Amino acid sequence: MTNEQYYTFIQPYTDAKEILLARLNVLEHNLYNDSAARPIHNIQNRIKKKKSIENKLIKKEKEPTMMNAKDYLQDIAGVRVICYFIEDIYSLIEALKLQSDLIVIKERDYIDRPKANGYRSYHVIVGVPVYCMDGMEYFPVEIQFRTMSMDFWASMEHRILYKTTRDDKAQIAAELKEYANVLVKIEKRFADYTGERTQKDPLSLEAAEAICLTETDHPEFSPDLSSQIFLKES
Ligand code: 0O2
Repeated sequence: MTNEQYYTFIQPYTDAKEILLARLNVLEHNLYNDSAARPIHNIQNRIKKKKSIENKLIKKEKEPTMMNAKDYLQDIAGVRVICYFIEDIYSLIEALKLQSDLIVIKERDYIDRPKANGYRSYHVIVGVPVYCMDGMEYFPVEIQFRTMSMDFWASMEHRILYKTTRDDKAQIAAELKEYANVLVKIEKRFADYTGERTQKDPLSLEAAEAICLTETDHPEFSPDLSSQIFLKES
């Protein structure tokens, strides 16, 4: 794939991503009546770089060609939506699905069912209609919906562990999984403060702390992490 071919190839994916960003911005303003309750903290977006496209195709044992990129990759355009609360994520997804010109290609709810390593996020690949002179075509955009704490954990795990090889990987993975559990509890507590509900029967802080302490395998980290974080923020 030459540079020129790459830039031509990604153009409609860029267009699809921009259309989706505009839709998300509109929802951000209109999802709730209360303007103080805006659901989105921030949005990141990217188009996969040429080298990453080629590497991903090679990993999938495909020739690194544009045709294969189109056929086998659905994350060339990516949008990450960072929300305040889990409820905001589900409301946004529901609202997006009501937009009848978008098609849902694939959906993975790693919030309801986190990955074994503790990763949480809601992934949905939508087909966005892009119109040009000779007609319309759907282009996929991968959206990852996360809360701030999910994004914090995933970004750090991506940097420290995801796709890395290191001798202490098992040890670090166990620690990160534990931190993921702590973040779930902190997130639920924050939701309680504002009356948001991430589950029907949220834990009390005392109960959450007790669980954090009994679940930990790493006593050097255990002393009351959740209250340390609360103190920093106050
Ligand atoms: P990168 O480096 O972020 O681009 P796919 O791998 O997309 O062909 P799959 O397995 O259905 O297909 O994808 P999934 O599970 O929906 O994951 C897609 C993306 O989510 C990943 O892209 C990561 O960005 C993120 N992700 C998934 N699992 C994890 C995880 O355990 N930790 C972290 N930090 N991120 C994760 P890529 O292309 O794998 O990686």
